[in-house]
Amino acid sequence: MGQETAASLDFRNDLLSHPAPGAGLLRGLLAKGRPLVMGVLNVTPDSFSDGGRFLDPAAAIAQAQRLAAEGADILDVGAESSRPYGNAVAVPLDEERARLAPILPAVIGLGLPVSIDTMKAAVAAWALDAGATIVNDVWGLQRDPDMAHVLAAHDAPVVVMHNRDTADPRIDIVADVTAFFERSLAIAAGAGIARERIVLDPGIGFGKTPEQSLTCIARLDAWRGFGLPLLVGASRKRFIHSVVASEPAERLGGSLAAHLLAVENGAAIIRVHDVAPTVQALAVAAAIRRAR
Ligand code: HH2
Repeated sequence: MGQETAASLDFRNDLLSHPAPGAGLLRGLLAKGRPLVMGVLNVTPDSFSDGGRFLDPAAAIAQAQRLAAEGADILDVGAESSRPYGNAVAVPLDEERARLAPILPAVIGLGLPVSIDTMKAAVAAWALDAGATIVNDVWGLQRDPDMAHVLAAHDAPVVVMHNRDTADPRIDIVADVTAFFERSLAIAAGAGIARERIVLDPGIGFGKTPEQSLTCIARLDAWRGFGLPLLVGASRKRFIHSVVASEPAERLGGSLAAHLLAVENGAAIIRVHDVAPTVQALAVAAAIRRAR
């Protein structure tokens, strides 16, 4: 875990020579045969746990280097806080691109697949043209009507995340997420996006009560039937505070527990801020499993 093998380096070199490898990229990553770690880089002033820390381009590039050195398999770069906990400040297109432009080439140059965390089709298209290879859409193709077409045109893999404008404690969250995924998959099919390019994510903390976020991790296997890789992003999220009162920076223990159980329940990719401790936790969990 986290250690480079000749095979994985060859694989990354191969990725570099194929900037838009579509389904092959995802298949190649998943073929590593272990859960993948997606490291989070927020180039934002207002992200819920690290807003402002990496807005400066030099700090952002240094953080990307750190995430890569710590063993991230994918770098997820976002320049607009998706604000799982409200107070959304919409970032204009030009501003989002202006935050990304000084850092994206250097981040892509690290040689890991780069995913662009954006709700805007225009930002996704621009980042894919610049060499990003995956799009992470926290509205699962259901917010920007051009997103599915951009993905189809670029042959890029996409993370389809469940979201809701507001949480409703009365709903069956598993059924709601399932219906959302079905809508997203229909949109994807209509645009000509191959199913093998899609990753599903229940969107921990997005339009959910803390209890519903816990349910989504506990019941992750409910979505295995789609036959698609599942991603979970529980890192530092507020549902951890609902179990043990804590500030975002104090939620590493809860994040590790959530991600280990998510992997146990079928997650193929986990999205984290703290790559090194996560890589270590996954490696130890895998060693214990092998010792059975
Ligand atoms: N969570 C956040 C942002 N993007 N993307 C996916 N696919 N899944 C997630 O769970 C997810 C996501 C929120 O975390 P962060 O990026 O740290 O915060 P912010 O959106 O405030 O920048």
